[in-house]
Amino acid sequence: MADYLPPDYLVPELALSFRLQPNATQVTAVSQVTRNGEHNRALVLDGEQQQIQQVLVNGENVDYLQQEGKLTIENVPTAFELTIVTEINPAANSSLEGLYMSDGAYCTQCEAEGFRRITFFPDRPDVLTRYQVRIEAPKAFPFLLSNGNKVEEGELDGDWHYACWQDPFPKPSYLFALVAGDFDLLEDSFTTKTGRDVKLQVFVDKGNLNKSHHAMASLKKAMAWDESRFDLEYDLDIYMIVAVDFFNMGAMENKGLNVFNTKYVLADEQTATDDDFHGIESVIGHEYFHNWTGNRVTCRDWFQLSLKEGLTVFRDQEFSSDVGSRAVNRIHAIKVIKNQQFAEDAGPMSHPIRPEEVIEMNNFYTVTVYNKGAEVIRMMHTLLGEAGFQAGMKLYFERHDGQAVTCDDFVQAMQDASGKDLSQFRRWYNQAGTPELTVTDNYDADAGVYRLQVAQSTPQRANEQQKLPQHIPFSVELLDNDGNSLVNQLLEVTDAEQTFEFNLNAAPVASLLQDFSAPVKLHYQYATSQLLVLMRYASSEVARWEASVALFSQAVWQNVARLQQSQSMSLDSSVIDAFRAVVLDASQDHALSAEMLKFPSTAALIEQVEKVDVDALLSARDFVIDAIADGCEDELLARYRELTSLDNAASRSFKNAMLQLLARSADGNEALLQAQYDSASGMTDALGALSAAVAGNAECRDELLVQFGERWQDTPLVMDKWFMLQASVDEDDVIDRITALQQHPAFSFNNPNRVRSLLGAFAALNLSQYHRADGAGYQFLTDIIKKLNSVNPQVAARIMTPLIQFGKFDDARQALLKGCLQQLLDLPELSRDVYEKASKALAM
Ligand code: B3K
Ligand code: ZN
Repeated sequence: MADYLPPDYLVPELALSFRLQPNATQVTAVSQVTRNGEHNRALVLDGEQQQIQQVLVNGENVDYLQQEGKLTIENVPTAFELTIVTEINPAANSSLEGLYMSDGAYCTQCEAEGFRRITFFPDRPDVLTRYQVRIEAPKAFPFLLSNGNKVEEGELDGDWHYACWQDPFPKPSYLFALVAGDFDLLEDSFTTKTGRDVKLQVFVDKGNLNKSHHAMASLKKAMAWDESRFDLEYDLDIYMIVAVDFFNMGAMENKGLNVFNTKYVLADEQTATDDDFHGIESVIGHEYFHNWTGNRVTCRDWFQLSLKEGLTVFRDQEFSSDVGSRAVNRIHAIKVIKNQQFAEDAGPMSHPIRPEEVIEMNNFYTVTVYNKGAEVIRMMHTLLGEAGFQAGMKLYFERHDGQAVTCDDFVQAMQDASGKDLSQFRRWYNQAGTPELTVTDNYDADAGVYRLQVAQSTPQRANEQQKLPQHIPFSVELLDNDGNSLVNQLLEVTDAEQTFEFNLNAAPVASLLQDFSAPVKLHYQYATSQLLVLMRYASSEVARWEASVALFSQAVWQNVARLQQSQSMSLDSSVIDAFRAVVLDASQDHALSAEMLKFPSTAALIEQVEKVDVDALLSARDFVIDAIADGCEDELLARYRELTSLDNAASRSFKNAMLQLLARSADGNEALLQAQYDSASGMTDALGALSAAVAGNAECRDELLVQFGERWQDTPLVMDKWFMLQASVDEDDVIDRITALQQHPAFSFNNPNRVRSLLGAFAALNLSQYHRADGAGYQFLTDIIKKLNSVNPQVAARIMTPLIQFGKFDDARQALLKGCLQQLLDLPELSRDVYEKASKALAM
């Protein structure tokens, strides 16, 4: 980042034309190039994986040098027309970056640096260009799409046709998109607040039209929400979404032409769960919100990625919270930070939300940049309040609409509009690692004063600059022992050590860091009795959930300690009583009760400690869940039966959380599992039964898996759920099962969704088999990465995360993991993506 220099040349206009053929697509790029500033440096363009056919400056052939992904032309005029004709091979492009083929359709993915696989260009986000695109293709591809508005179309010889598109908004190359294919099309329209009609189109694979309605409804909701909450209106006359089956991530916000993974578009009740419906609404919203936060105002360079991603995740979280349950959405966001981001920040890929150096940019689309980035935006929102924050947004757009800017520009707009000093706050952008907040308290009965002593520090690594105290919004509620709220206040922690005083008549119970008011680790010794008060009475629903997580976690760690001292495990009846109360609570939102009964995953528990004995942890967690399930079985059964008649997502979630427990109780409740599976009217309940059978190792498990696999063999997105369940079966032969399933007709090594479901899920979800002491789990994942390294490096690097986060495990496991990483480093033709992660891990 320190090496950033403005571009030497700008390209205000680009005319791109494509003659689409699977193995030999011809791309002609005609750029109007202007020199940026006074200099006589050469024109240097980015470009990879293309055959050059012609390079002309103002229509004349010129000498050029092509090496290591760059094309250099010396002695160019100050303003000129540059014509470059190249040939590319979309059919051979299994990395799914640049122009590639998905199930017979052409599509593109350019962010971050894929445009350079389409043509030679200054492929960096601070070069903003007006695009004109012409697409020629056989008529077997009836839809020829690109960004902006269609301005012309017509027939060509030999059963070919063409279409021309013009995007009036200058944009960086990463927002370019092209799609050509045959689709079913759902159309609708939206009238903006100023009365403009926008045509909305959702393109899906043939036969899937009936699964596209929820996506369309979500888009309209998102458009209306951005107007009402952020006063932001859409700016083109058309908004297109195309769903493709082969896609490296969730979706892409290309101007006017979003390309989506089918997983975030297609849904009906038979094939999609309530969570899938929610995920679609949130990703459709996310990509739509990028139109302002990302597209209209974009990033100066890729180090600023969080400028658009952190902010847009914050916006999509607010959207979901305004149209759904705020508490449940907050809980989901907190889980991502605690279970995944804390792990990333404690491991070899730790980086600030604005990284300062990268090897492969695609490796930085991380939970840190996205989700911690969103927490940083949320903290500003908390400090400034909604009005101050919205004033900041308004100023940000007034100043920077149409520009490529930095995270500093954003914070400056927030500061200037609100008058709040954010100078210390900016440290959140350049300090990696999770700050730790250690809180102690005491009550001075004589003075009637309660004191909270807060100390903060951020882990310091050898090669890092000194970590300074952060500006931390610290939201606190103080309750009396009967659960009455005495104080509810936002404190601002800015020093390494700080004390806050409250005048109270008695020692209170403290709910600290309410709603996770900052992405920090909180250390405070809660007594069980205090957690029981908070779980019942904290004003914040999120705080009640946090208390339930802490209560459960304490019980697990106590039993880990017992195991390590060869004592027998046990569970205090007050813990069982507390969860029984959750089961019986008739007034609480069912979705919140469900969250309280889902219990922290093994991965979440691992994040709570510095070093972990995996075997003891797995046993202790199982023990505690089984004890709660057994202890509450009668109540669980009764509540489960009551809820079966309720037809809403929150109740289904509660019911299915209870079914998971029922499947683990001593009785096993096989008949109940079977009955729910057989009578399920939609995917949520069918999958609820099946996953309870898998998690509880029920006798009916394998039979149900067979039935489910046969029923859905032709529906890829449902088969992904099946692959995922197969990969999480806790049996010693699971690696053989997964190996055999790679031959299943529904599996494809080239399809990222399939790879993530069957192979990624194993390491991420099946912790007992992945961490097998003999190392077979690690070696299995390593062999997969070796193969994926050449097929799709982005996906390879993404699913290798469990291999590099080894710091908490015992020496034997660490040695096995390091051996695996060394095997990867020894690969011939190692991709930059895998190299960066493996080498950083081994250097830890
Ligand atoms: N901006 C894209 C992600 C691109 C990832 C490139 N490896 C989707 C999103 O965040 O909206
Ligand atoms: Zn995004």
